Amino acid sequence: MTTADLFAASQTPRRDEPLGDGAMVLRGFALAEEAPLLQAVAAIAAQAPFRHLVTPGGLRMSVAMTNAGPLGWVSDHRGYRYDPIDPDSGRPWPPLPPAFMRLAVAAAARAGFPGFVPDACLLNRYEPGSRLSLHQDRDERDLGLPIVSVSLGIPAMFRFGGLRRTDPVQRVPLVHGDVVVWGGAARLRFHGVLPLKPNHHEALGECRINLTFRKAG
Ligand code: MD6
Ligand code: FE
Repeated sequence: MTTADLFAASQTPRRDEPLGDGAMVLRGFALAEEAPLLQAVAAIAAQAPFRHLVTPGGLRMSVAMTNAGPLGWVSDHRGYRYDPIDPDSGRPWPPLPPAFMRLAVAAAARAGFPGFVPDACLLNRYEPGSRLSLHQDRDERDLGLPIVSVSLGIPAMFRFGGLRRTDPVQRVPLVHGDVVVWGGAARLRFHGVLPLKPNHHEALGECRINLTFRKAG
């Protein structure tokens, strides 16, 4: 390699960033499906509007949520669970759009989880100031299966800790189009999102939408 080649290589964005065993950021991976993803988010929100759920302890979450797919994640005074019915409408959640399915399956395969097929998509809507406190995802039946997480809209600072709540926490900036896949040894790592800073995105305005795909049932 010449010095010019090395310089060129150093300027080329690295598209896949390992985040430790079992976790990876695929930078910009969702951009190929940007238009159908945004259209599908709007269609889901029209059928099953974003709402602020209440934690089992009675606190209103600052992130607004809705779901698509056969199972949807819900929280209320009784606890956290997956439910096939939207409690606000009494109807099933909207189906998983083809663009969602294509993206989740392709991202999981690229990150080393071929054959992953989700049955649940949780849509999270953040506004400036919204945050998600450090937690583990453990409401799914098979904790051997990965989660695919898609970031759209304004940037966020993701917090990625270890297997114990008190372990050191990494900060990972996530922007529109980034996809994080985690499973295996990373599946029960604590994580959260810092309060969002005010910002503007040309397609989504002052908000961030995060899609998390799981096989819950
Ligand atoms: C978010 N994500 O990025 C929140 N959980 O808005 C999560 O809580 C999450 O990104 C499990 C796996 C991936 C995630
Ligand atoms: Fe989570």
